[in-house]
Amino acid sequence: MYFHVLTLFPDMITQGVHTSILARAMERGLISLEAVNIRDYTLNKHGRVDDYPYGGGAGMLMQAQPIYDAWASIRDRVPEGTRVLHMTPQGRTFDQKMAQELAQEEHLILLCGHYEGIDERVLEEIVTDEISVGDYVLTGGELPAMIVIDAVSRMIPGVLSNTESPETDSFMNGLLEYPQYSRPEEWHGKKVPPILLSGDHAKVDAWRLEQSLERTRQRRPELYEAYMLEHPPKPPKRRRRRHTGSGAEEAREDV
Ligand code: 4GS
Repeated sequence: MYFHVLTLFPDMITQGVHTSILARAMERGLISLEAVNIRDYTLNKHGRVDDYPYGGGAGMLMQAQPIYDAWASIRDRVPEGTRVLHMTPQGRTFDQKMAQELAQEEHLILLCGHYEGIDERVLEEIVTDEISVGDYVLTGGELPAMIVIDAVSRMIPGVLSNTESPETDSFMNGLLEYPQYSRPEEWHGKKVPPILLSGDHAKVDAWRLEQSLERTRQRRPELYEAYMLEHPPKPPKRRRRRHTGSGAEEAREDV
């Protein structure tokens, strides 16, 4: 998968992604990252990429031209219709489902804003998706872009090893993760829940699901509601009735 990032701070992106699991994924050729410096595309002789907003108001705006030309420099090297994600608090809130969906793409272009914002006209021309990482204001879109790259990359087959499998992650099943324990068996007087030492995998699984459900109910009631709608508790088995009268009557009773 190819990530192309349009930014005024390319070093921030490349430094951030060149570590740990993502660095390994890049070495293996599973993901590839290109940070395009928007400033390289300004036609202004002083290298300016920002200007005052029409109508007044605080702060500066990123101008349309350098962003458009930076995007055009990528356009010819990616399939037509490649999605352009603008990182902005005005966007749809990023979640695990979006990460999985975006991991199906072969190329993604991420646009990072700075200052007070970006001239609306260039957004209208190139942006396909507006994405927010949460309801707070940052100084730039670089950290949000890195969040998207990280969450999408780990959904790509082979990026995580088997022991880092995403199947048991929080949210993969719509629930928060159960509590986990490693050695030693007792630490600061706290013992590992005995069921985890029992070797009974069915019991361990049942305990973990129960813990996940309880945590989700307490901490994220809206996720819990959604999960319960998707996984309605099985109704208690009704005793089989003896055959009386016509079959049609019997069938209707079961509706
Ligand atoms: C976010 C956010 C953000 C907004 C960029 C002010 C600079 C800044 N981007 N999710 N201008 N939250 N962007 O705060 O994505």
